[in-house]
Amino acid sequence: MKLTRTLFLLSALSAFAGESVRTVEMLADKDNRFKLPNGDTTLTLKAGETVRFKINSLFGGEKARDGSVHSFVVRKLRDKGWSVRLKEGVQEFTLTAPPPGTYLIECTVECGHGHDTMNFKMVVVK
Ligand SMILES: [Cu+2]
Repeated sequence: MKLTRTLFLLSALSAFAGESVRTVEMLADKDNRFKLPNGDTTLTLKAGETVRFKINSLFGGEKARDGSVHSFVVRKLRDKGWSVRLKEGVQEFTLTAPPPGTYLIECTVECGHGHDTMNFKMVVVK
């Protein structure tokens, strides 16, 4: 049992090492907008790819009771982990890109002026 588990972990690790995990850096800015470093207004992912998100969150005027200043939510993917509350500073998390389609990343925390339009288009390609 223990050996099986060790072997499983080893194969998982080597699979991880062989696969290049893309890091997507994003800013949840103090003007209550999501931004990509290169200024793109759409995040494009490949279906099924593993994506390491590295999000820097800045206080935009209001925060939730739990201290979150923003959140990173794709409503129709909530049950797949696409629902992360963001505290001030850099937060990293890993998600799997969903099937091809167009999605909307939304902030669900009342973060201040501009919150109602705090979203970002995500396109997933084959
Ligand atoms: Cu918000």
